[in-house]
Amino acid sequence: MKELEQTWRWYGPNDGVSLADIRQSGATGIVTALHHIPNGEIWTVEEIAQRKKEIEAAGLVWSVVESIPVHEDIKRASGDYLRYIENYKQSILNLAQNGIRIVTYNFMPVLDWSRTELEYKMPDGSTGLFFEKAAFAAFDLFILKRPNAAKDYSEVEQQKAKDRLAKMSATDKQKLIKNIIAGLPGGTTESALDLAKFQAILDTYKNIDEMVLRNNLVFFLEQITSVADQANVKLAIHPDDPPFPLLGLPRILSTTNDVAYIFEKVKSPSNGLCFCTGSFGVRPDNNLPMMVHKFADRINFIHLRATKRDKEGNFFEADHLDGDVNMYSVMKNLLIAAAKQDCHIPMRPDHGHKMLDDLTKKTNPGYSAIGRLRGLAELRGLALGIMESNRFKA
Ligand code: DNO
Repeated sequence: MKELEQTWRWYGPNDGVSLADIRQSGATGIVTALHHIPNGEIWTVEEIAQRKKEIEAAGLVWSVVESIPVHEDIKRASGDYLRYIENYKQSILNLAQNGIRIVTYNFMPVLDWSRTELEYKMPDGSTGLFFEKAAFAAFDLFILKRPNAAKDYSEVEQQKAKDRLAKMSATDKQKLIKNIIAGLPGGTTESALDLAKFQAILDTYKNIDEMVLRNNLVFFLEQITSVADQANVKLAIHPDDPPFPLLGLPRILSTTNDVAYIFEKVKSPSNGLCFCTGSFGVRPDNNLPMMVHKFADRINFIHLRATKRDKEGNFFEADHLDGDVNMYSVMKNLLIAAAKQDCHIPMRPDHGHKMLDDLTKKTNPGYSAIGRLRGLAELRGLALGIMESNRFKA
């Protein structure tokens, strides 16, 4: 078995968790992006080198890019998409020139991750992220008032959404809007959009169903993998979060079959996956240990976190070892995957609770210092235990 490389997501110089803080976490690799460069534009060799230097000055290495955002034109195959794809290729080449060889991205239209509550109180006093179905439906049906939204909800769901709305104050509604829109690509750095503008963006996907979006992803992959293969860069597509359609938008990376499809269509060695347990784990029909086994040679990056769902379809982000995911089996299979690939696949503790001093500190939703530190400590202990026990068996 091989250890996984321990990494930590850093949002750049404005992140409330500094490189010096990260150095104390035990992580050795940094996962970051050039967040100041507008979507679609080229990341130049110089800008990349500059950021790399800052990271190295703190005694860390830039291991993974998360993410080079995929411009909406590429997802829609419209407008300037061919130019944006050329730019994307150039950014990959420029990263390779700087020795950075893992690139994460996602292909979720409009919204990246989505939650209804960013400071959901846990019984122990810490807070975490929460997705409440009725609140989301209330937003969709009665606040955004998306045309034809009703056809996406059963009568019972619509009634629950109505009841939920009735319990919301004006401030609750504003907060809900903000929370849902915070998941837009670029996360919290995006400026506040009003609902009309948001609906206008949704409308640009009116004629794009799953099949069209899949074809657009395959086209994009065919283009960028040719460059990535040559430059020895590995790509890592992030799954849908949550792994089901929202707001009438197509979602194409939620299940085993979805993932298998892209590897079947684009066989290039650089075409790989970011295995995110928190995203895939929300669906009871996703068997995560089996998925790791099946895609072992395609997993280029790992996000580890756990969610807990209820019968209503709500889920919250639980402690890293305490969710619905069987983290022991997932970890074991990931260690086997790393051994098979003969490389230290990078993993990061994904999202943590806000706890202790985190509670009074401003950080990006999900990206607290101490909560993630707890996650990393638990996960590396788990990995070490598995490796040692297998060593004794061997
Ligand atoms: C959420 C993250 C995602 C992820 C992107 C990758 O916390 O895991 O925003 O970075 O989907 O492109």
